[in-house]
This record gives sequence, structure tokens and C-alpha cells, in this order.
Amino acid sequence: MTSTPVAIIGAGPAGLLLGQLLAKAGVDNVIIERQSPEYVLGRIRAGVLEQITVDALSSVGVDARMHQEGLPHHGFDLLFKGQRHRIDLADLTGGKQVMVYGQTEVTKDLMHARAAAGLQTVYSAGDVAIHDFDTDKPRVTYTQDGQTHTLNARFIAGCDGFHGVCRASVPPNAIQQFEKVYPFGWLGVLADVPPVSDELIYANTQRGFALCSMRSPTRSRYYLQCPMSDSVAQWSDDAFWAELKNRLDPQAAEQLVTGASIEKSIAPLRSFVAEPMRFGSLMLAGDAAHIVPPTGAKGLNLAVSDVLYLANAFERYFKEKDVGGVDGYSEQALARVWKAERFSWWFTSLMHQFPELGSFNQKVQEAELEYLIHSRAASTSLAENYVGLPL
Ligand code: RFL
Ligand code: PHB
Repeated sequence: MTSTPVAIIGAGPAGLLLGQLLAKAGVDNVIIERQSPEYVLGRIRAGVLEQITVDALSSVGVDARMHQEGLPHHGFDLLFKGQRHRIDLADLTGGKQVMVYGQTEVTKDLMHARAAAGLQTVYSAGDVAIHDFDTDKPRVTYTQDGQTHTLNARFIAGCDGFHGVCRASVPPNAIQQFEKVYPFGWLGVLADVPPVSDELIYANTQRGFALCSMRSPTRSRYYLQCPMSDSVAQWSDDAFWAELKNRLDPQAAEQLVTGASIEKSIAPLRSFVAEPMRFGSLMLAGDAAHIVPPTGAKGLNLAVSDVLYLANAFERYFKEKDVGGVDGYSEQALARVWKAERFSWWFTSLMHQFPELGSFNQKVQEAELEYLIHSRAASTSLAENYVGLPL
């Protein structure tokens, strides 16, 4: 039996960053992860980091490669009715920007830093379970190499994503869940071809939404809105490129470089919040507590703001014997979460086709997009949410 001040469940970006922030504050921690490191790194997810996320990674010294290889972006394009319109993030927000640097790379950098610091991580843990979190002596049990292990802790940080065990262990009468499931998914393709444009393109078309993103000057990430009933097997690379071309403006369609996909997957779109985010000695953070549709690029960034609040709360608890941060965590985190939920829902509603809402909805979307690009007030609202609201 071992013990640690903070047992972190999940080695995604939330768990790994929390571990580094705590270590920097002198608070020891152990991470228990269900998957292998290779599996965790195989998931292709977020691409856009807010300045808050960049600063958080810098604060724990995990920023060298990001600053070398990441791509600072000062704007993006909105495409509708066949034309592109630039949203100048820097101009609209007084010089703010976002960083295009893949979640896979962030995770890899955090894993290396954790290993270098000699912090304990248990990968490929089986049957992870949490116990007694309504007391101040919670426990985590898991199996490895056929043996059951117990980890005692003062707190458990549930950073185990939407399908994790932590939120699922809370008695139903202690938790309130708010959910909206969208009637479509995103078909994503990663390919070693140069991006069609230097900046991201978010496209609203009658054929459905499309997004042109990237991971580097030689690696592109593209998405298409598709019915959730579609399967990856149904979408050959040729079919994907043809449909993407159909959703771009003539110049981008002409410039699009196609090639073999190196990853292809379909992700559902969902808005979800669990309240509260603290249950006694169990604190939820990141996707374990909330999900946003990816349109606003907020999921990873929200996970980061949660763990910034949480690390500060734990530091106050362990270093100053002050329970204020722990007691205030849920309310503090949820205030930022709901603003990002609102933005992600709004941007998703604006950019996608909702066949059940008919042609009236399409006309209203076009009117709102026109308003958005012609009104500085409206563009500023979009820009300030996209670069990230203050902590
Ligand atoms: P993760 O990344 O899901 O990590 C959770 C970890 O917990 C492990 N786990 C368990 N471990 C132990 N015991 C158990 N019982 C466990 N159950 C699960 C899992 O194996 C995993 O390693 O959650 P975390 O750390 O909260 O991070 C959240 C982000 O991953 C997520 O919000 C983003 O990827 C969302 N997202 C985006 N966010 C952005 O900020 N910007 C973007 O541009 C962006 N694009 C995206 C996205 C998500 C996407 N998909 C596929 C959902 C694009 C896509 C397509
Ligand atoms: C990505 O590059 O994966 C990406 C970029 C912007 C989004 C969502 C995903 O809004």
C-alpha cells in the first residue's frame, strides 16, 4: 500500500499538466492511467491552444518544442456563400493570438517532463476504482500484472475524460448533468500534405460544415460535418477530398493538395456539464466534468483552466492549510466552463447544417454571418471568445 497527497486518475492533458503544476508547487502526486503511453499518444485531437494554455505550459517549463514547432495564428477565415472573410484576432483583441500545436505533441512533452522529474505514473492500470471520497481518506485501487494495488491519498483528481470512472462513481442524486447531443459528427482526416491556407478556414456551406486546420507546414488536419450514421469505412480518401473540395471556395479548392490519409475517424458532437465539480475529496477536471463540441477549439483549453484553478487550490491546502481554494474550486471552474459551453454551442449552431431546422435556419445563419463580419462589435465578441476569456 502506498500513499500520496494527490492521486490523479488519467494521463491526458488535464492529468499530466496538473501533475507538473503540483510538482512545481512541491506537492507530490501519482497518476493512474488505464491505457499505455503509446495508446494515449495515438489519439488525434485538439490543435488550437489559447494563450492561457501556452502560458501554463511555459510556467512548468514544457514549452521549448512548442515555441520552436508551434504556429502562432493571428486570425482565421470564415467561409460562407462561397467567399472567405478574415477574422483578425490580433486586431480585434489588442494583439492576442492562438498557437496551433497538436494535443499529441503537448501530451508527449508533458510525459517527457514527468518522466524527467521522476514522478510516478502507472500506465495500463486495470479495473481502476475510487473509494471513500466522501471522507478525507480516499483510496484508489487498480490491478497490474495480476495483482491488486491500493493507493491512499488526501485528494483524488478525476482527470479521466468523458468515459472515465470518477464521474461515474458519484451517486446519481449528488450530481446534476446538462447535455445536448448534436445530430451529426465530424469526420477528421490527418494527412502529410501542406495546409490549403496559412490560417484555419471554418466553412458554412449548404453541403455541411468543413474545417481546414493543420499540425505543421507539411501536415494538414481537415474535418467534414457528416451524419453520425456514417462509418469511416464508407469514406475513402478520394471521397473525402472530393467532398472537402465541394465545400471550399474556388481558390481554396484549386489550391488543395490531397494525399493518403494517416488517420481518419468520426467524432460525435456533444455539449455536457456535470455540476458540481467537487464531491468531498474527489475533484473532477477537464472532459471528466464537461464536453464542448470542437467547433470553438475549447475542450483542451478548458481542461487547462480547470487544472490551473485546481493546482492553486491544492497548493493553498497543502502549503498554507487553507481550504478556501478547494471549497471554491467547483464554482470558480464552472463560471468559466459555462462561458465556453455557450460559445462552443453558438459557434456550432452558426456553422453547421441542421436539416431538421429547414431553409429558414440557413437564411438566419447567413444573416448572422453577414452581421458578424460587418459589425466590429460582433467580430470582437467572436475573437475574444476564440482567443480565450480571462481566467
Ligand atoms: P482526455 O484527453 O480524454 O484524457 C483522459 C485520460 O483518462 C484515461 N482514463 C482512465 N484512466 C484510468 N482509469 C480509468 N477508468 C480511465 N478512463 C479514462 C484515458 O485513457 C485518458 O488518457 O481528457 P482531458 O485530459 O480532460 O483532456 C481533454 C481534451 O482531450 C479534449 O477536451 C480535447 O481533445 C477536445 N478537442 C479540442 N480542444 C481544444 O482545446 N482545441 C481543439 O482544437 C480541439 N479539437 C477536440 C478537438 C476533441 C476532438 N475529439 C476527437 C473529441 C478535435 C476533436 C476531433
Ligand atoms: C484541429 O486542428 O484539430 C482543430 C482546430 C480547430 C478546431 C477544432 C479542431 O476548432
